[in-house]
Amino acid sequence: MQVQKVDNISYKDFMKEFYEPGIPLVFKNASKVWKANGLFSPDWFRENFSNRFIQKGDKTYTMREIMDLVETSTESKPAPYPFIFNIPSKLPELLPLLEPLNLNYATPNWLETKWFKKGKWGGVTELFIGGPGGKFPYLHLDFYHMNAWINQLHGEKRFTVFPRGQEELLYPKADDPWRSDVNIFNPDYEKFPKYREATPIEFTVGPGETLFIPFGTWHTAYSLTATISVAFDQLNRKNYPEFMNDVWAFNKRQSKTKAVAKYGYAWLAGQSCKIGEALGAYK
Ligand SMILES: O=C(O)CCC(=O)C(=O)O
Ligand SMILES: [Fe+2]
Repeated sequence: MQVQKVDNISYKDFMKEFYEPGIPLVFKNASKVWKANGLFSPDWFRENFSNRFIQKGDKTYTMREIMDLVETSTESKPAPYPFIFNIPSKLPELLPLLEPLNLNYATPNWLETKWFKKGKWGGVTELFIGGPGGKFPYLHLDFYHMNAWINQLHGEKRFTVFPRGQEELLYPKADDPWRSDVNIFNPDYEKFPKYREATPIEFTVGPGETLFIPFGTWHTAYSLTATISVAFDQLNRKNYPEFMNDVWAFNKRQSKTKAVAKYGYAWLAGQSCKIGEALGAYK
């Protein structure tokens, strides 16, 4: 299996051929509708937001420091990865450059409704910055079974995804089943013999391209150059049942009362979104 790259697919064909069956896809130019496309670069961020900062581990990094780090990063001495800015809270000025957020493909998206905006379900639009040799720390499934949309706006990243149904070969952690124990960049076959049978699919996503990762797809990423991307999540009728299972499972770890409250809210919000959709409110 390979991940296809497509140009100008219609919304209807995307839904039928990729979204519904849950097949990953790279859009060659879906993000051309964003002003951010062609604009975002290390220099642009240095010029406009050099003093914005984030916390990573126990350190604070400014945008200027981050851009310097990723531009001097090498495969043998990589900069930390990923640097992540929560866009609505740390860089709200970017939001108008990312419209329509759904690219006219990632719709319906219940995370854009008032019902789910308030919840803490993942689903925040994030800016990812990395440099050559930067590895996403683990092979994983996204929390809450969200569909992920990763928009590469500068530089190139290599992604690895696995066809659905290979869980058993990927050794999900017992206490964190959304993460794999296997270091796929240097697999220990003695410890994880079944991983030999897994069939990783590798491909590169370049500037202007958008990767759609359907929920339930194991994935990870490797930055090949200085990279800037914008990631957002999608929730709707298709992944809602799995989303609800996660809402229950995550919250029950903390307390049953909390799980009941969160599940109740998510159930009500889901029903409202279904009704909104039937009334044609979110298209
Ligand atoms: O580094 C990347 O672009 C992958 C990010 C990712 O998979 C995630 O944040 O869940
Ligand atoms: Fe992910």
